[in-house]
Amino acid sequence: MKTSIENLALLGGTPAFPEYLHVGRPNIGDRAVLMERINDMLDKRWLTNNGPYVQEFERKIAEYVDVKHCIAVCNATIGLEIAIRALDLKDEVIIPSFTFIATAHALQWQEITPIFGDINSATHNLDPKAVEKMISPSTSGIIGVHVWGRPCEIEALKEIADRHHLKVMFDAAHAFGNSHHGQMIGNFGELEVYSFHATKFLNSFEGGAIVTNNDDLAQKIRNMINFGFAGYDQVAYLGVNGKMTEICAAMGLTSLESIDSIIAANRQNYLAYKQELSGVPGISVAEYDETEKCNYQYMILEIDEKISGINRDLLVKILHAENVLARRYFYPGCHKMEPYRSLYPNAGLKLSNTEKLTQKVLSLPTGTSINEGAIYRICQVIQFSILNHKTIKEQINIS
Ligand code: T4K
Repeated sequence: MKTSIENLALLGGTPAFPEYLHVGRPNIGDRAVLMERINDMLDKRWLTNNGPYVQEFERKIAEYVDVKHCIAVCNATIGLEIAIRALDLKDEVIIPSFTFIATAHALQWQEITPIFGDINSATHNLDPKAVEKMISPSTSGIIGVHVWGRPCEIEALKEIADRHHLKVMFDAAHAFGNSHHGQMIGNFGELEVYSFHATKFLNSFEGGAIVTNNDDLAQKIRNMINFGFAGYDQVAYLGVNGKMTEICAAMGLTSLESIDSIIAANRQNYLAYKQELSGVPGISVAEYDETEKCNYQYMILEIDEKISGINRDLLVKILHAENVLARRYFYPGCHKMEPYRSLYPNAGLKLSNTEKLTQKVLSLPTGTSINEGAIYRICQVIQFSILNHKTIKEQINIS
């Protein structure tokens, strides 16, 4: 419990937690079941290349989100690259800068120019009005990102895309298990791409999936993830190796069996953080729509320095000293990272909401590895730091 300034670890006190509390700590399903699957996989000597666990995983993911086709891939970044190529996107594609760098890299890697559109400060997602302003004769598509799993303005993006004859797809890396107007994410745009990376609430160690209701597209993607093979000795497209392995599918299936308890833990954490932080000056919690299905996998705060008296970066320093490894997702924004910073040095001029948000956002630990007691102590450090911000700043010599 932090009761005096000297207790803060940043000022020489003992850290609130003896061991690091990480953002993105993996949720582990039933170990015994996972081990059984791994042993079975070894007994069968079928380790990859569309094996039985991958097929079962794809079937169960498709059932869960009620989509026609699911193609499991080795990670969402490769999934995005394959999806972009399968849709024949080229020249320029509009994306948010407020996303994980993989969204931009998946385009640039294929020499397609990511055009960064600004976000809506309230939703943290692409602002359709900003998207419209970025459309040029070279634009071929829009990739919306459901940041924190909160759905993009899907209908508005589609309306713009239809009017300009563009294709829309979604980076749904955060949004597995979430719904939009009652329909599961995974059913929108030409296709959507999930991530099942270890840090995602449902994980397959590394992994992802492309989901679509378009039969032809699904077949094309299925061939593309396997070097373009359309049958023995028959290559139909330029392809790559994007296959998910059996051990990843075994982990994915095991995680899927625990999905309800993982979501319940995330929701309980979200409600506990919200309660403990309500009324703390300058702190707001990014809200989830309780009328929709939601995985609650990111615990996001915005810090308004004018009210809190403390900026996000100082709060991060204080938390890190207490062994709470809060993260500044998605600081500083893709447009300020290489190669985009050098290629498009003026991109920030049209990204004022993005630039402001990247200074304010903080991601806190959640998931099954954390409990309410820890959440209470993390919130207590935040509250204590804000109430005592003047003294803390004096002690570390910042005004
Ligand atoms: N699109 C979006 C919108 C995304 O957010 C992502 C990935 C992608 C596309 C691409 O998906 P994948 O190709 O990865 O399937 C992490 C994840 O690596 C990344 O998957 C995720 N987004 C991103 C938001 O977070 P980093 O650079 O923050 O990773 P790192 O190594 O710093 O780890 C994050 C935290 O997780 C740390 O606190 C440590 C903890 N951790 C991590 C691993 C792997 C553990 O406690 N155990 C673990 O096994 O990117």
